[in-house]
Amino acid sequence: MLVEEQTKATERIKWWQEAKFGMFIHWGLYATLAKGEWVMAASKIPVKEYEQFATQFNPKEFNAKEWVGVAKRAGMKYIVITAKHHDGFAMYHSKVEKFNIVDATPFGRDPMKELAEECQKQGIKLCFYYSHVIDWHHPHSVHEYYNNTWDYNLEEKAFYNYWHNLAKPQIQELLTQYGDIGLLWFDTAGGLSKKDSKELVEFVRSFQPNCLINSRVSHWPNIGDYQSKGDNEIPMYGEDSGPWETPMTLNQSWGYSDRDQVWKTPESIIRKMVNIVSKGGNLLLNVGPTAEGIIPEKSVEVLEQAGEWIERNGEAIYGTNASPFPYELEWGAVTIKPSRMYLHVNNEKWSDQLKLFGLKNKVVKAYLLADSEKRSLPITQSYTESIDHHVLGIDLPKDAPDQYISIIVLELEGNAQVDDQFMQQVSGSVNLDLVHAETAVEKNEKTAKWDFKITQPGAFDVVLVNFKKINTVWEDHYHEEVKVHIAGQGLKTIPQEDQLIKDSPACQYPYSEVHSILGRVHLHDSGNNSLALTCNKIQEKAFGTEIWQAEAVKLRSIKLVPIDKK
Ligand code: H79
Repeated sequence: MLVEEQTKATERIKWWQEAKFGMFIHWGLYATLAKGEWVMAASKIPVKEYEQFATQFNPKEFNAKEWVGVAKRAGMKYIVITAKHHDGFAMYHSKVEKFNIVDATPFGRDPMKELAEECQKQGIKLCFYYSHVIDWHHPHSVHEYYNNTWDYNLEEKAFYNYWHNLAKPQIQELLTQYGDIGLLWFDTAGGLSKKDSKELVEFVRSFQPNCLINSRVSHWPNIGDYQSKGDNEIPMYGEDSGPWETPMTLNQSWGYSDRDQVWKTPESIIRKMVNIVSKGGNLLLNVGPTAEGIIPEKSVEVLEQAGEWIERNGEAIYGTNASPFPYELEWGAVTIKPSRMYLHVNNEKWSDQLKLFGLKNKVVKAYLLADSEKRSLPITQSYTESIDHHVLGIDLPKDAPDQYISIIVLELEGNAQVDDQFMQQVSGSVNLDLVHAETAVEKNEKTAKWDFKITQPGAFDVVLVNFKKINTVWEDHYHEEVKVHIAGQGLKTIPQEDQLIKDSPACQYPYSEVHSILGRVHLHDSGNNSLALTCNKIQEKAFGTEIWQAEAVKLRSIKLVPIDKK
């Protein structure tokens, strides 16, 4: 990219990177069936029959002011709503296709127009989701996999008929009828050519140069402004250096489903958001309103409760930068601002003293974000030159001051500077993530290597951590020996499924975390160490795989767990 273009790109995404939290809204004709947004394809409903649902679609309860109010109370800064999903039904007044909410329903209002006005009033950015490749209503849309094969013959399709006569004109309408649009959220670009996706980006920019575009505009590589992670996927530290966003469901569906009552709690929303923000990402959290135009009560309840926490702790969320530590911390997460560090401590890890390794700055003052008087907490800072090791200790009051996660503010001398080596954590564990390894392939052997620092020597169990898709048979994936070399000691074993962690915060449905204990090693000295792992499951550097396309078993990391502290 040219320097000038790069500067423009950095400028236009600034608001979004500061925003951190957005509302996704999946709302369409499918709401009338209350079985999610894929119902047309799942039940192979013929176009003529599906069109009939429009004659009964009358979301009289729709109230733009209320919806925008829910987003505001949740602490969300932008709204991305489905202007058209895969069913091809436009949720706005389209002049190029009658299959839209104004022309085809008794409702006759344009909810996008009402939302645009309300968002303007309440100071929140309106953004549109547009299914640019999949369209089950149009006879000529062509996707790599997901086509309407129950009405149309794939061989008779002429893609550019769809592309030039429907997709592009509708995108133009969305960019010209509703004022400034924060971003366009494209999805499922499978099969779209590089040339067509590039032209689409130019096309969007020609109407609104500042409108952001997500990465799903093209199949690969990312030619958008930011990386959309897989649905519900939270990446590991350092997987993505550029701007990124996790689209997430509040239950297990996007479009309204009357069967789905598996709701995330406010606590889990807060934790996931903090985790995402500490890794430099945004959270786009979904609601699926009903055919009457109501955001399900349970969604509103969870969002409002989460919003109360965010309102109290917004200083440590909005406009912050990612944690400078290249690994996850055991007690929570970190965000930073100039001369400031925020420690997001999970309440169950709250204790008399919190320890942080590797912060090089002098801490001028530490206090609780919840304390309006900003009273100083007692701190100690020490440095061990022989192993170049910084330790900060903060004495904490007996009770955690907030719900779920309580935040400590550190005022620093200068901007945060940390030791970016991997090191043993306060508990004595060492976590080595695959994304940070030096990997090599030689003579059909794949090897990953890490350097790290030991501060508390001793005996350790070596544990291999994998994410495993539900219903996957472990033995189908590990039948070769895995080798580990560390401090002159070697281990060689076929990993077993020793421990299955179903509700691991590190991964989401459809994955669970599996631990395999490979053996025991002894580390006698403090200081620098290295570990080499040989295993056929070692992957090239992370590549933006969508979660449903990823392999059944993913090797994520290797851990050293001190045996006396387990
Ligand atoms: O809009 C939401 C989904 O409808 C959309 N992306 C999010 C944001 C999406 N479109 N395609 N896909 C996701 C991937 C396809 C997933 C599938 Fe399935 C798995 C198709 C068939 C199996 C899930 C289960 C969807 C239908 C059945």
